[in-house]
Amino acid sequence: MTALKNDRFLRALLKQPVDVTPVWMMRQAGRYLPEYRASRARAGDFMSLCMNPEMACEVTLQPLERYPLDAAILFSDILTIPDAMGLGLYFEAGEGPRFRKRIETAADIAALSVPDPERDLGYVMEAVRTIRRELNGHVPLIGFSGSPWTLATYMIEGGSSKDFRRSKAMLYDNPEAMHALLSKLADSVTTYLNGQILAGAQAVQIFDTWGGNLSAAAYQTFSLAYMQRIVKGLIREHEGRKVPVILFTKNGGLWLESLAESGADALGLDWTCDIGEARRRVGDKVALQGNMDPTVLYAKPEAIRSEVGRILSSYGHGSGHVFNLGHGITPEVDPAHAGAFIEAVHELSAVYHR
Ligand code: 1CP
Repeated sequence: MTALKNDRFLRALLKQPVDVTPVWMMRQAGRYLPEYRASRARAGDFMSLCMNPEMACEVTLQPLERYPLDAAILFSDILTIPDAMGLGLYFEAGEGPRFRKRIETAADIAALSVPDPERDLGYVMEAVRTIRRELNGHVPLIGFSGSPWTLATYMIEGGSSKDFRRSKAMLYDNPEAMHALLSKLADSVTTYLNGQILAGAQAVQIFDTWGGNLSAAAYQTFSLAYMQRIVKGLIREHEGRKVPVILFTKNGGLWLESLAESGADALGLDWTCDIGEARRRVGDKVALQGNMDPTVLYAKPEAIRSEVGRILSSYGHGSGHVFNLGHGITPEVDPAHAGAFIEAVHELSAVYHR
């Protein structure tokens, strides 16, 4: 395997010294880029793009051709696991994800089987191998999955939801069924991420997008416990290097102390907490990734720069910070503003690493 030319992302996740703060953007390949929209039009739709390893590779690399990003993230989706479990994922134009089948009963859950990465999700493994080959050591490649709780909400609701009505009802009416589903999903996520690591992913992130919607007690039992189980089951070293694990619970700022005990190397932060305070709360247990409000990118480059400066100064001196947005970049953002953001992180962070 080619040696990494730029490994500051992996180093920062392990709190090793870096020259400047590394940066990438959640959803960095996506609809704000005209070249992404062109590729998607050529593929026909979003799932065809994901299922074609050459095209998934092409869109993964698009943001890296524009910006000096410090990591690439596999172009795919968290909903590939439920799709491989037979739920029939599809995207209606202009709408969010939908499933043809919904999970309603304990019998539905018992009928689900854990997908085999190479057999049932081979297109993702092949995309990882293709991207690694094309990256040729330029920057590390991040693999990812949804958290069991986040995946469960889509499977039970049949798609996106505002109130998680069905999932919450199942959690409180039939906690045994919910645990059976989460347990199957934890096994699926573990084998899926290990498959990605063996195929070449150099760090992995678990997106717990809807964990912050749970009560404090339910979060521990129905989301964090399963992420902890996954972290324990992951391959932590590959190709002679540590494979860092990042947990991102959106709206999980109240629970950082317990997240820091999860065994993960780093925690993703949304923009609702102050990163300096978060650093004091987690101590030296984990690195932090985040946490600029993605809507700052609607403002002019000078304002973006000043917000980047504020976050860097709040984190303070030393390694252990991967700069990112607190959630995904939105389709309406001007690509030039994303460029100003990345440039500001590199320029303004050097003084914190001397
Ligand atoms: O082209 C399109 O119209 C599809 C838009 C799109 C894209 C670009 C979807 C549909 N998924 C993706 C790619 C994607 N999704 C990536 C890789 C690209 C990158 O980061 O550069 C990743 C990491 C995801 C992860 C993902 N998918 C999450 C977790 C992160 C988050 O944003 O919270 C979630 C919740 C999904 C589900 C999903 N897939 C797509 C959409 C629009 C959604 C969100 C639906 C909802 O809000 O419920």
